[in-house]
Amino acid sequence: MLARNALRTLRTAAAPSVNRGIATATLPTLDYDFGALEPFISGQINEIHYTKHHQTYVTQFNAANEQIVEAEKEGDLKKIVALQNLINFHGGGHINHSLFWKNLAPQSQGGGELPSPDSPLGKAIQAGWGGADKLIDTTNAALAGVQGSGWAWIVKNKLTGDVEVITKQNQDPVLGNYIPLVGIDAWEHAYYLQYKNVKADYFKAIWNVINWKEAEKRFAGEAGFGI
Ligand code: MN3
Repeated sequence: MLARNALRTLRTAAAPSVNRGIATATLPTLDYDFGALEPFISGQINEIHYTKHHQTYVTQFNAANEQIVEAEKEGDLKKIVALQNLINFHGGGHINHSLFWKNLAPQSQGGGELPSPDSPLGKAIQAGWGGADKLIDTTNAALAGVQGSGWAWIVKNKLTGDVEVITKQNQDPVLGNYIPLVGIDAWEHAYYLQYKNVKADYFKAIWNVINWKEAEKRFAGEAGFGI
């Protein structure tokens, strides 16, 4: 069910090109150069993260999707079920990274500027957390608590309108009643070349290039990929 939802989200949100009836994921265009987030995230990390890691999720999602279409033609239910893990993992990876690139910005483009206290997101953060500092501290604690590979997300609870912090393992995407506002990649590939084993420094540094303007749009339901 999760995989089907993820697939539907991709189809809806990515406006994918259609090839023989198959939804095709594509690597999104970056709004900044690889080196534009330095010194907080190195150009080398961004380049490898985007051209290798994200590209692999795109390629493998498309490959698994083609195999599912073939398996459906063959009526091979076991194969269809077996392929769901690949769809989930690589489709989730594509959704998560597409959101991630957009929720980062160089400081010259507003990266690190906290939401205005008068904005709907700013008000929700104030009401729920007493300010952005507590929200950021809580997110960093959640990131530190991710065992193995995963993500922490600042989300909007659709039912209550509250701003919450959740974690996800591996590449499980944010679905259901949550709208992802800001996602932070806690996989080693996101920081190791620069921060080595001191991931707490990466978690601290990344707030300098968080694109809160994008988060405000997502909070208002006006933008975003896969939400
Ligand atoms: Mn990653």
